[in-house]
Amino acid sequence: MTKRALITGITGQDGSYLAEFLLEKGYEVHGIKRRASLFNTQRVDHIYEDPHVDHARFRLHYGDLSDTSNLTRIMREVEPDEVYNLGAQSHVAVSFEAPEYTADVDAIGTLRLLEAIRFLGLEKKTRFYQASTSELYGLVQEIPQRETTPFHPRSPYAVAKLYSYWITVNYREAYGMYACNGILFNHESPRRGETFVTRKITRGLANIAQGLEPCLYMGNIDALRDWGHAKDYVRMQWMMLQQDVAEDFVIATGVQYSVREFITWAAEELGLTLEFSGQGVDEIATVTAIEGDRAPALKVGDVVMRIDPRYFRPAEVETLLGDPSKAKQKLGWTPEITARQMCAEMVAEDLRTARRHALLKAHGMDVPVSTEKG
Ligand code: NDP
Ligand code: GDR
Repeated sequence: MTKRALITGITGQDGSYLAEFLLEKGYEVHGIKRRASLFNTQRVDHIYEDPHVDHARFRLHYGDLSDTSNLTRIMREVEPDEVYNLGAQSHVAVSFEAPEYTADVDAIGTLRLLEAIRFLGLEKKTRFYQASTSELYGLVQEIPQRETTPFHPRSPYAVAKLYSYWITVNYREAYGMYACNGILFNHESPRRGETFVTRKITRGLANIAQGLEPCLYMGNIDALRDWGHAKDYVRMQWMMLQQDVAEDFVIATGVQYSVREFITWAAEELGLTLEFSGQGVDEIATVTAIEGDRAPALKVGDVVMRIDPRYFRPAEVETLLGDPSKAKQKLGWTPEITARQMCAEMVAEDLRTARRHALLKAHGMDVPVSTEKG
């Protein structure tokens, strides 16, 4: 029997990789996409199947995590074997600007899905994965963080995700549902949203190297993160739903780097050596050597990074480092792609785009400019 999966957040980074993964496994994949005034399916367009074709295994439904009746209707239509709740207002800084919306979607949205499963009597059939996060640890109580480390969320996003974590545990305990949390540490890829720090850096530096942007403006570059690759992490999301008993797992690499180190790597991928000087908001990064032809717009002495306090957060998560031992032991999982390899892949992809845009610009054509700086 073909298994049916329903993915919320299918148009996002993880949703797109997970959809590819499940299609390869032979699943019928249903996803919820939001109505938007511009196309928002770029990350899944390559796997789109014309619904008029017989046996199409990929289908998108309009919906929103803030809309109970819509979620219940989709759940009834699809009757999924597995639900992956990846949809969220997922930007931590934005959650300080839109805390109520973030709570509605990231916290109550999860409850709406769980209730839809229960209301339709699917609690013995449908397995549920909740996209929990290392942001739950926030002000860290233990290093490294594992499944038993106490939580101390530091943003409206993390507080909303805390509700979702516990309501998932609660529905497991109260109704015997197969429901589990993946507590995932930061994971990135060339498909990462442009306003998250890694992508902001790889895209920003590639644009600067090609003369499309003057300088990268950053927030707290001392922040430490445990970065993995999204492809490695979606594999785990699926594995968590294939066990005999539902359990929660930390997914991380167990290695941590600073944002400053990530900037250094991305610059190196462009043939640039940087020197950081100054303190606090006056810190800058200057080019001290250039190798190869990847940064034709730059010369030694150019400043490519400055600090802009606008990107500081009202409460910061300074350090995160995960202990994935349980996932390794029980699920046999180990990440295959290192943070450094991932950075190289992201820069290569962003450099390709920047070169294309630089060529258009050189021929007097318009290049897309985004006002989103994250
Ligand atoms: P993205 O921001 O790339 O994707 C979020 C998805 O949620 C998009 O498809 C977005 O739609 C959708 N979405 C947003 N608001 C709503 C809404 N109101 N109703 C329905 N869908 C909505 O996130 P990631 O793929 O990086 O992350 C996936 C999940 O994992 C998220 O829940 C995130 O919080 C969590 N997480 C992510 C980590 C990471 O490092 N990436 C780590 C730990 C947890 P649209 O495309 O239209 O914007
Ligand atoms: P995070 O990711 O908040 O950890 O949440 P993000 O990449 O936004 O920030 C990581 C760290 O970098 C610092 N930082 C900056 N961040 C951004 N976005 N822009 C900047 O200019 C900048 N300068 C420094 C941040 O302060 C932070 O310390 C991500 C999201 O995917 C969540 O949904 C997910 O739950 C967690 O990862 C795990």
